[in-house]
Amino acid sequence: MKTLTVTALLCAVMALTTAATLSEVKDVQEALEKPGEHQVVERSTCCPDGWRMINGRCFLYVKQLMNWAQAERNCQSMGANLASVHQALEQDEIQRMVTDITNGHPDTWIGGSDAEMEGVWLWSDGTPFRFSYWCSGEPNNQGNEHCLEMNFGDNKCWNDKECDTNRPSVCAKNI
Ligand SMILES: [Ca+2]
Ligand SMILES: [Ca+2]
Repeated sequence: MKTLTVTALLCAVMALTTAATLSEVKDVQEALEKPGEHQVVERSTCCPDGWRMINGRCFLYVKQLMNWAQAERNCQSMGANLASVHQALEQDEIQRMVTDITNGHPDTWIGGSDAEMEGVWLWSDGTPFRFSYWCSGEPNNQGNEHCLEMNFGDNKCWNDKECDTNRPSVCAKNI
């Protein structure tokens, strides 16, 4: 918690760079220079403008409609991948971000795909596919579906979908 608090302070100060007083800058410098307990902070910076920090990574909602491959390439152009999701907290927070921005629950691409081998789901960022939030009866590969959309159906859960469908998307990258 201490690390999170210091990170939040650091981000707040950086966001107010033009308004920050010298003493505020000095406080942050002192925090960074303390050995040991602030090691994580020393490696951290803030998420870029428009990106939201969730569980230590930066996420971006992309409203432009693209098929899954285009969406992944678009994320890559920003040093990111389509979002991988590893726990319920991340699922909830990504969903909240999309709703905050859209005032709705649009079907949205994230980084799961079973295009390499049917039924073997992988994340495009290379992380292990362990957590899932499939809707009941999904993934069903109905009509050749190899890409993962979130916010599907009444329960706003995950569905496998044809990859050439145009959707908004969520990118994610490490700090
Ligand atoms: Ca499939
Ligand atoms: Ca499906």
